[in-house]
Amino acid sequence: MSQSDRTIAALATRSGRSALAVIRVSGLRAFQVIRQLLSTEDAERLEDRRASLVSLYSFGEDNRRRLLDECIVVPYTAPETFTGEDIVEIFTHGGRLIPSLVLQSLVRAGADLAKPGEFTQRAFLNGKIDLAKAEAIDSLSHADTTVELDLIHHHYSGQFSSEIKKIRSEITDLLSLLELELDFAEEDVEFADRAELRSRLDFLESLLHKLSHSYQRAHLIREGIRVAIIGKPNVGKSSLLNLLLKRERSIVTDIPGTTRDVIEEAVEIRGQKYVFIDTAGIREADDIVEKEGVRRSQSALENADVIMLVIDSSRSLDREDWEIRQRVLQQKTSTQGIIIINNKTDLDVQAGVEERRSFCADMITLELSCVTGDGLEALEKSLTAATHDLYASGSDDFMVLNLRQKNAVDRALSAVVSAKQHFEEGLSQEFIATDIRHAIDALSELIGEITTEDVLGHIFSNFCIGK
Ligand SMILES: Nc1nc2c(ncn2[C@@H]2O[C@H](COP(=O)(O)OP(=O)(O)O)[C@@H](O)[C@H]2O)c(=O)[nH]1
Ligand SMILES: [Mg+2]
Repeated sequence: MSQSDRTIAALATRSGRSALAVIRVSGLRAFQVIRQLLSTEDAERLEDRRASLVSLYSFGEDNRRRLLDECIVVPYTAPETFTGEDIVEIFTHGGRLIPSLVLQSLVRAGADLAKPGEFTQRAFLNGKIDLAKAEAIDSLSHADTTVELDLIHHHYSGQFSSEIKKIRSEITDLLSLLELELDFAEEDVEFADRAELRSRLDFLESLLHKLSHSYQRAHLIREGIRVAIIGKPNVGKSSLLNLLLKRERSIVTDIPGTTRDVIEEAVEIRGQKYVFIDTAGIREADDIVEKEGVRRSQSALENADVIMLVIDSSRSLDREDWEIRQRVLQQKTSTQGIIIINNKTDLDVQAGVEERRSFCADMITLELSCVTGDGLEALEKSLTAATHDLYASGSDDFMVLNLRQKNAVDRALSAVVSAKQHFEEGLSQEFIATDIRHAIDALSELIGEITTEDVLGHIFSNFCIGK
């Protein structure tokens, strides 16, 4: 049986307690299969693209028909459907039992359980959607923030693919000119103006470079901006985490060293995802648990996009504060942002104002009270500003969505760079034309017009079942 001869069925919603569950069936025998679970009258009442309330009975179970559910069934006749095949959607009551009994009966009636991503894969193979849209469909259910949603919709709507096609057609124009010259090689004519050829290659290079770079921004949007909360014990790091999360996540006590492990939590602030990391401290430690905590804090510090260095405004700074500051500054990479949090401003400010001033010199410093919440808004604003700095590589929304796309862009980019080099070295059009063909192929792969089984298998197997 070829792949598309299989009629597939799967639960499209999460299994477990819920009001409703949706089961999808797709393939040549979709209508035949659902009819086996219906009475003759209900089967006859089904209408294309119309919801019918029907009684669903078990099928193939010791000749006994058990009422499974009263539910809604909607048939969709091919080819104007998501997969391009006949589809049936069944809206049953939720929970674990009913959907799984319905699925069992569908299988007994001739359906096969769908593999992960198989519905979307069929939609792609039947030309209903391109690869960028297929990947966007998968990403939609993983989206955490509105900023991420905007990025995914740029791909879902086809805008991304059409912009890639525009770039590809520019490159194809170049290729046509070069091929024309090759056809007339003996006459030694030049159809393409050399200066223009060069400037077009330059333009393509910078465009593809920008696109490749956009991966970093997409990654920050999707995975979140990592913010490490650093400072000596008892300054209020865990209190700060709880304040940002708006719930009691970390244990807060006045006993120094309460937080021994690194705690990571994601939260959305103004549409952007942040991952806050409450650290245990980065001082020398003796006991084995504390040592491991310190090691993890150290790695959180190294991998952070933003570091929040917390100090206690009610006490004078001491050697440990300065040591931590020193360590942070020493290790800071050029892209890491630092924000100093002068915490506990609800308490009386002790001596050492001058010292604090030199401690904070040239660094963004914010006043905060984790007890009253004063200063939280300014802190959130400041994080948003730091985020914009991290996004500095580009401000438009023309971004790749994932690493596969970035790799395809990189292949196109290196082909264009190689074309430029060959052009500068004065090599014949043939070499340049070959490079340009590679660039075109890489862009076709990017939007899935050229694919291999391997690539497709890899993409769709990462989807969840029922998609
Ligand atoms: N008055 C006051 N106390 C705070 C503030 N932030 C934290 N604390 C207290 O300081 C102590 C240590 O806080 P904690 O968050 O556990 O500090 P950590 O060791 O840096 O994680 C606790 O008793 C908190 O209640 C604040 O803004 N004002
Ligand atoms: Mg703590």
